Amino acid sequence: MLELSVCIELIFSERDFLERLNGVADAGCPAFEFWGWQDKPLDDLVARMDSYGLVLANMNLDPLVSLVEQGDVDSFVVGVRESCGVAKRLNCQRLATPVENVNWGPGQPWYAYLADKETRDLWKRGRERVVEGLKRAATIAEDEGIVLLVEPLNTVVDHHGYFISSSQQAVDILREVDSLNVKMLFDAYHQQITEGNLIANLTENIDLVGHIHIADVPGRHEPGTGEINFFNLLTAAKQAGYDGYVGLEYVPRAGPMDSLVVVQELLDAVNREAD
Ligand SMILES: [Mn+2]
Repeated sequence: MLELSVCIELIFSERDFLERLNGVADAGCPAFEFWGWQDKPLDDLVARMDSYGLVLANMNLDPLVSLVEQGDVDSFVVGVRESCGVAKRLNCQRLATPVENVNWGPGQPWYAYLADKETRDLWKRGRERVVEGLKRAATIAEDEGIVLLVEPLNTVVDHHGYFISSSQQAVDILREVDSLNVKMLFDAYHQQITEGNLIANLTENIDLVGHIHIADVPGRHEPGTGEINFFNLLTAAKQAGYDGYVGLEYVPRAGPMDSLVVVQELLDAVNREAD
């Protein structure tokens, strides 16, 4: 059964951090997620999670360091080890691991960065370091029982210049890393902007998918506000074998509670259809 995980960086963001968990529980959602952990009140968070019976489905590597630049592989591995320790303390089984610092703001499609030989050579060396870093991180994740998530991000609207933006690029890297503990975070919002073809790209690589994020395009609001057919997409994912969390990483256009009612109805319909 697919289950919802509410990203409390974007939903209930008008509340104090710990109060956002009340919102998740009040909405009847079983899980939540957030980005970096270093600015979060971890002990209070554990107590609040326990009292509401909520699961932390996913969190981010923190701090972010660049695997793409020369020489930062060691820092990346140290960060993965420390973040895996925090994830275990929070009973969280997934760690989203950006492979470099994440810029904010619009830019160009991924292929624009490959226009000249110098950029292509930098790209090739960056890829080698990403694979090396993820292979080393994989041994930590395997020991700790954590799944690291590699997420392609769109470089057109939100994260200019980010190294991994297409699902095929992520799949190629993950096939080479070759660990059951390093998977893809398929964010339907990012991939609709970058490449479309969502159902094929998601279902053909479903064995590598460790987590899904959803938000509609354009605007990154809740499903139903834009161009993506989430019922068909999530039904296809479930029928292809995905049976995990669907992370809600959207900025609510309706009130947060109203948006969660709509999304819960969507997921109930998908679970009924796909069973
Ligand atoms: Mn995402």
